[in-house]
Amino acid sequence: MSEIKTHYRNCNICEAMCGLEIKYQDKNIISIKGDKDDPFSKGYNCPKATALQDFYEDKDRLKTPIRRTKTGWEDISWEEAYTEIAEKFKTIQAKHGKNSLALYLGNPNAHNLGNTLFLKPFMKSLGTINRFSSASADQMPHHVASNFMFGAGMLIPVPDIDRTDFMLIIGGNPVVSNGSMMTAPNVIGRLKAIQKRSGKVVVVDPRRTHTAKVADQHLFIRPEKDALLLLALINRVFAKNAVKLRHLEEIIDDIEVFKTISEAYSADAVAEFVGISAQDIYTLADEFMSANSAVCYSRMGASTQTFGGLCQWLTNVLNIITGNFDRAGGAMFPQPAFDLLRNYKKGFKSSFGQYHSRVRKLPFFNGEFPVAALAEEIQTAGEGQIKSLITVAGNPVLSSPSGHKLAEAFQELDYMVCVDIYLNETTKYANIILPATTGVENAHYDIFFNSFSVRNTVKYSAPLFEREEYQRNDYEILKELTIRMSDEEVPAHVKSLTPEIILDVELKKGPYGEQGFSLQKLIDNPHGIDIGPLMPCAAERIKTSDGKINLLPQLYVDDLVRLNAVMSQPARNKNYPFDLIGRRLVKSHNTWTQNSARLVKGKNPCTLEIHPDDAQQLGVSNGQLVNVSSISGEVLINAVITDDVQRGVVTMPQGWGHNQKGTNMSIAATQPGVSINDLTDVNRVDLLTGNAAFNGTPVAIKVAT
Ligand SMILES: Nc1nc2c(c(=O)[nH]1)N[C@H]1C(S)=C(S)[C@@H](COP(=O)(O)OP(=O)(O)OC[C@H]3O[C@@H](n4cnc5c(=O)[nH]c(N)nc54)[C@H](O)[C@@H]3O)O[C@H]1N2
Ligand SMILES: Nc1nc2c(c(=O)[nH]1)N[C@H]1C(S)=C(S)[C@@H](COP(=O)(O)OP(=O)(O)OC[C@H]3O[C@@H](n4cnc5c(=O)[nH]c(N)nc54)[C@H](O)[C@@H]3O)O[C@H]1N2
Ligand code: SF4
Ligand SMILES: [Mo]
Repeated sequence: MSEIKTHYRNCNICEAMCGLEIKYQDKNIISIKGDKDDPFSKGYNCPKATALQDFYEDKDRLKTPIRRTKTGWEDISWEEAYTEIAEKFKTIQAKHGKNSLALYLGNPNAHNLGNTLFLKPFMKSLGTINRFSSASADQMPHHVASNFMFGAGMLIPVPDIDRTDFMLIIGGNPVVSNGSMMTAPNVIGRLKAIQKRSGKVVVVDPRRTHTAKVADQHLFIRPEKDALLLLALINRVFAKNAVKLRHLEEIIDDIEVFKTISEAYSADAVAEFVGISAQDIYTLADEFMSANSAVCYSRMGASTQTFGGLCQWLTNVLNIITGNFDRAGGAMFPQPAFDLLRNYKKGFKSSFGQYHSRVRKLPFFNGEFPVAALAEEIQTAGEGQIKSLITVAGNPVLSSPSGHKLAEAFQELDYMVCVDIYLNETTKYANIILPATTGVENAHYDIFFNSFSVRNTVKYSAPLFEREEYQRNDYEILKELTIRMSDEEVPAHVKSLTPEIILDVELKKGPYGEQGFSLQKLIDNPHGIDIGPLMPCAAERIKTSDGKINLLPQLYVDDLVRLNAVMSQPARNKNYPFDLIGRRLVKSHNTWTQNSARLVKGKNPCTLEIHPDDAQQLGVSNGQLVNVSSISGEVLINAVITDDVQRGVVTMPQGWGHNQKGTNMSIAATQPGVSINDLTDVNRVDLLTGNAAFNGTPVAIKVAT
């Protein structure tokens, strides 16, 4: 046995980028703990970090390519796999056109250095516009708002949580999720620090979440009414003549038009629909306006809903007009060391609406179509129909709206390939699965999450264990497929690129390059380097052609008509009288971490939360099996009666449903749960952005017989 060694790296499961200290001996992990010397996370980690060991050791994890045959899966060599894939895709494209091949990218791509860098040339080599990703089941409304207001979809304002005096959280549960579009390890500590410095935290959510319990105030809201609430807050700012633009005065027009727009949405006018009293709305607005600094942060609950676009626009507007934008304690732009916007000129043309999806005419943006359109694009015959598909690190059968129907669509494809680590609910439909390495076997640097971080920091993690000779990293797979799918010969220097080579160049050319930032500097500082708090930088970072913030993009103003209709609709759907919303669990990440025994042990967490009054009315007792149905499907699930949810609202976790035949996640199968996306409806989208509208799915509930 050799000596016990220590390795430092960032956890790459969620967005928080926690620094870890891993003790190991030979190729065995001995312990995983938070790294106290990481300047950003300072020793914090959540229970999922230790599961990195389980993913590494997982006997069910695929390590070499497999091919589906009539009698089952067979092992094949990498060469055989690549040759067949290129041949099949090219033949199908030659017959049905380039766009007959589709691509779906899942969430772990954003947490993987190699994928972030090698997907771009890969996508180009496929030559198809039919690209989809989990972003349109998640944060697309944030990007669309940034695109239209600040000129670049990746320019995301993040809450300066460490300096704010008042934090309004709408539709986010960062104490459990550890933050999203807000990289902030130890959110709970950072929220408590706001309270310690006599600040205030307010949560607006249809559920009394863990975050709501930590907050100073929780306001229950009716699902999908956040845009009305935000307009009422904005209305109050104008009514009180409290608009403050501070240093942004010269780069903001249209303020008076906004005043006129918001007039129709006083707290008194919207309270009934929002479910929060007019008085509470006034108080919230007044406290927000009078705080030394304040920030409104709205996330999944205000994004994956039918008005996700409006919510993210209005969140920005509220921060801007109260003088809380690009200023300490407000919403600020990070300045990452690896700057995705480095080569973007002011006024560059975005791809929003460059195309519309063939069947439902949903908008193309950021190089992709909304995932809600994927099934119909496969199943609707005609010019441009999707005939083959490659997924990379995604499980849309469990993660996308009406996922069970997407599974039916996959069976109609001529050919399907998955780059994944498991034989799961999606990959079981593939003809070939190409397994990548994962977690501790990969080098890591968070390109995306440094772009959404509450502090500017940098850290590079070398692989803890080099991959075995028979394995391949994601980026190696993507590179090889790029070479084989490209119409033109890929130049030798491109063939020899590694993530490290690109990272080094970007660090040197980036904003801190002159301060000596390079890959070597990061290697020399294995705990990471703190650059400092976010700095005002809007004037330099904004990419609109005139350098101004656009407060009033026309498509948002037009979308208010759709919102207004809500105020004349009946509150409840007659056949499906409950509003279903999702919830995240501390010990799971989306659909894929459930094959870790330590994360899924214990009581079945996949339950339906229902309010005591509703349960009583339906004759449902605690723990009882109930049937939940929607226009899209039905599931059987045990009820948990709790007044943590609002009357008329029910919640169930997202990411479950490992109860299918033909998969091989043996530990997940012991705690399968059911999939919320057998209930969500592919036809419920935010029409402005095309984002999936999971929240507020109308469902009916009855005792299972
Ligand atoms: N109803 C409802 N649906 C939701 C949500 C919700 O709140 N409610 N949340 C949405 C959100 S925010 C998201 S981000 C999406 C996620 O949607 P997806 O990204 O489609 O789902 P994941 O569970 O992240 O799937 C990850 C896949 O990648 C594989 N994988 C894991 N690590 C690696 C790796 O290193 N390399 C490769 N090649 N593969 C890997 C896993 O085996 C799994 O198949 O789900 C969305 N769906
Ligand atoms: N433990 C854990 N952490 C995770 C993940 C995980 O699966 N597990 N997933 C990661 C991913 S991919 C993401 S994108 C982030 C998401 O991070 P968050 O957005 O913080 O996570 P959610 O728990 O989805 O929070 C959404 C909140 O919105 C509420 N909500 C639902 N509908 C509405 C509505 O109409 N209005 C309002 N105001 N609220 C509503 C829900 O009750 C919920 O509390 O979490 C990440 N972190
Ligand atoms: S909070 Fe996220 S990054 Fe931090 S340890 Fe947990 S899963 Fe990893
Ligand atoms: Mo996500």
